[in-house]
Amino acid sequence: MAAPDKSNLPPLKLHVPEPKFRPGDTADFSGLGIPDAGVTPRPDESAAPDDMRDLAYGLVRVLDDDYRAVGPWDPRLSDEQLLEMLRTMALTRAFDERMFRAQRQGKTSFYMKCTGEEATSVAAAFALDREDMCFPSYRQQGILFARGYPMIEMMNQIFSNSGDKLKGRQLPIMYCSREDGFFTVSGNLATQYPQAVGWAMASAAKGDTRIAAAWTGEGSTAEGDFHSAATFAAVYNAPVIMNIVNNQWAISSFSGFAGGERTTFAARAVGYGIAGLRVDGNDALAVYAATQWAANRARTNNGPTIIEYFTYRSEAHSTSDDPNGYRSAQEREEWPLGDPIDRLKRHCIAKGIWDEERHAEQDKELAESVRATGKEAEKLGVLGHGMHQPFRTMFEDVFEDMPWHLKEQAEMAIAERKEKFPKGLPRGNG
Ligand SMILES: Cc1ncc(C[n+]2csc(CCOP(=O)(O)OP(=O)(O)O)c2C)c(N)n1
Repeated sequence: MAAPDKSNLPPLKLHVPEPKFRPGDTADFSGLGIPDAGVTPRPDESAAPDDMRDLAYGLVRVLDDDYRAVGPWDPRLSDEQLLEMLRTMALTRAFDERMFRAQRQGKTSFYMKCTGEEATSVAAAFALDREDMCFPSYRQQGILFARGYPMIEMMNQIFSNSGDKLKGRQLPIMYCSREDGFFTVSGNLATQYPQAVGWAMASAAKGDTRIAAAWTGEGSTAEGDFHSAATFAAVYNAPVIMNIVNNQWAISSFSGFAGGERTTFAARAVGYGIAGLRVDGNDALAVYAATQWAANRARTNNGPTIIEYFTYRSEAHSTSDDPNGYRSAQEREEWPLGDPIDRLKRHCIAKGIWDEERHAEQDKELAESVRATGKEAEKLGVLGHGMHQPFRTMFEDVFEDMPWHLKEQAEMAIAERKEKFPKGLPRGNG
């Protein structure tokens, strides 16, 4: 048979995504199509995923342009809850500011801020039960503040000093706290997703009432782990909340490289038959309400939820990159959903329970308490000052009985160091 004539077809070609704005460009987000606050319906927590597909393409918003809480998703929090959430978000920002400066001063090797994304961890943590298990990425330090984890422990780890309970074996910001339901942060993107689903399945298998919640960036949803986790969650109706923090950028790659030009990240849920919500991630009340909805759903055996938090990474990815090299500096100013702390503050002011003076005073007080704790932590050492964990600890704590090859390696390494420092080892190098 003769081959069909294809001479009239154009040559095949690929589409390579390109961000809308590069350095020097005017950023214009008017095409985003942001729905008004209050207009998105709130389905019953037991709604079938098929009956609520629109929510994966919309945007749940509670705070309107006058900073009033409107519509069916208003979680109706008490004044105390609102002010506590505001304070916790402000504390997270104050901590980030100080630790960022500490990195610039050479006191730590690395730091990652969550500026502009505080609501996606703090408000979510407020809506979960204290016993629920969190599987965060590296940008959810807000959960630890919401759960009262001691700030000094975080600093000791950041400074890799002698008080670091992880003994310098983790990256500075990859915390873990079993007591606070905060699973060890992994540097390998998206591994926390299958772990969260597995944990949730185990909780159900044991007949427990605790649920799991996981966070990942939108870039990481391109990893296979995200998709196998979603399959298991859907198949077994696992009691889990799968948060996607869409902050628009994965280091220097814009969201289009993870599929963001084609559809929303919440729409990933539709293909799996999972409930999907797309939420204004800079609206703390919307974040709270969405988490509460998904938590109630999971806790009553109505299944998992994928929540996309639409937000913006206001600052660099980490202390290792400079966004001026790859995106328009105007993006931050033009971001149409504002800043989560500023919006919650204005809501509290509009309600008559807060004012600018008290807010400024609180910011000062928080900065001062972070500074004071920082000074305490620095007494135990900072990077490069020798007051770190003894050298030999790198060989310990993996095996109950150290195997011969590690013993041999440790002895060799210690002997080498003794040769290098014949007058005695520098402080801290045991
Ligand atoms: C499996 C894996 N691939 C690549 C990296 C390198 N890496 C670290 S952070 C990052 C970007 C992740 O972006 P996103 O998931 O959107 O989260 P965000 O940093 O924006 O919060 C990359 C590619 C990694 N740590 N692990």
